[in-house]
Amino acid sequence: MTENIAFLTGITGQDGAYLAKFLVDKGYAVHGLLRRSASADVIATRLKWIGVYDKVTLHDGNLTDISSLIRILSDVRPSEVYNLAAQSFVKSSWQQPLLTGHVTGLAAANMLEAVRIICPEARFYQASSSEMYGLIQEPVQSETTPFYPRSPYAAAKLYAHWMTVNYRESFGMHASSGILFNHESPLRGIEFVTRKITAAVAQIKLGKQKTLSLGNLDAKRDWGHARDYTKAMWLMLQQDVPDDYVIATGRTTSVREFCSLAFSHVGLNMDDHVVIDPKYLRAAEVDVLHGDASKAHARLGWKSETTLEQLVTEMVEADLTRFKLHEHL
Ligand code: NDP
Ligand code: GDR
Repeated sequence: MTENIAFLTGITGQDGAYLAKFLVDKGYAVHGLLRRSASADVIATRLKWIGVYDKVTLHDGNLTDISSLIRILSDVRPSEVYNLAAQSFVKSSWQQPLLTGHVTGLAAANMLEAVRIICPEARFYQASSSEMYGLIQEPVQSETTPFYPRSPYAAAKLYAHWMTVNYRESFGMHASSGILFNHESPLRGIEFVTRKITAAVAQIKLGKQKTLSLGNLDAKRDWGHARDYTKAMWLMLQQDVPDDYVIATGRTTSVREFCSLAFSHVGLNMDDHVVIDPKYLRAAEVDVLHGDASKAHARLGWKSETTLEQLVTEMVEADLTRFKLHEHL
């Protein structure tokens, strides 16, 4: 039997950790791209947290350096490639528009080119985003909804998305793009609003912090769990025919509501702690996202399995445990 070999860029991020765990549990040999950091002590913290650090092989390289990708693919010879690496924080993309364009946009073409040259038979997944809908053109967004990016991040993702479609159509590559709506977990980066809220709720509950500063509380997102969404990535690559899929829960919730749920979970009232700081507002906002994942339900048999209430509970509890132990992630 031939061994399933997966190569993940972005393996040290939230989705990389959940996908690596999922694939290791399925018996894959899992390889990942690791960019060099001066903070070697925090490298792969998420892979350690989820329990697969010693079960994956990490390779030194960078998505912006195609020579490193070519070298690694030549060594690893993967059957599946998941391109998850990106400058993924939307707000930073206004501060670093060119870097975001390079990493989140152009470097996806590096990965596609490296796969086309070294292992064109490998199946390819591109991490596309609901941010591409931006200034929404339809109240509920599906694969046929027109895109209208509202940030340098979204514009870069749109380029990567269309390059994936183009490589599928031009070279017959098994290249699929998952248009994933926001998905969160205890491994979410601390700067994203959900984790910022659950970390603050835990700190406030433990008496280590008094207030939480936020931006636009009226923004609405379709929030799911990263564990469910990374499974959808794998399902896309198991199909005979590559395609693009929206992955979403179908429920949209405001930042205010998310916040209220998190504070209520520990018996606190958000109105006693939340302050608005304009520095967290964006140059252009995506007011509301609400996904329709019917195609994924019908063709992949995929469904979001975690409710928002379960997600909030899991995240708050994980942060309470962490901060009681004085851990930082
Ligand atoms: P994270 O920000 O948690 O992870 C990003 C990953 O990219 C990290 O492993 C990071 O490495 C890596 N990376 C960044 N720049 C480079 C580079 N130049 N070379 C190599 N690696 C690099 O993102 P998520 O896990 O949340 O998201 C995964 C992907 O899915 C991203 O592309 C994101 O844009 C996209 N996405 C995410 C959604 C979400 O709600 N989470 C929704 C839709 C799309 P390091 O650890 O060294 O920083
Ligand atoms: P988003 O996630 O931009 O949707 O991108 P984020 O959690 O950063 O923002 C969600 C919404 O919350 C509002 N908001 C705040 N956001 C942050 N970060 N901090 C705050 O204090 C705050 N207050 C209010 C924002 O204005 C926004 O409307 C995420 C990333 O994972 C992308 O990589 C991914 O593509 C999309 O989700 C889908």
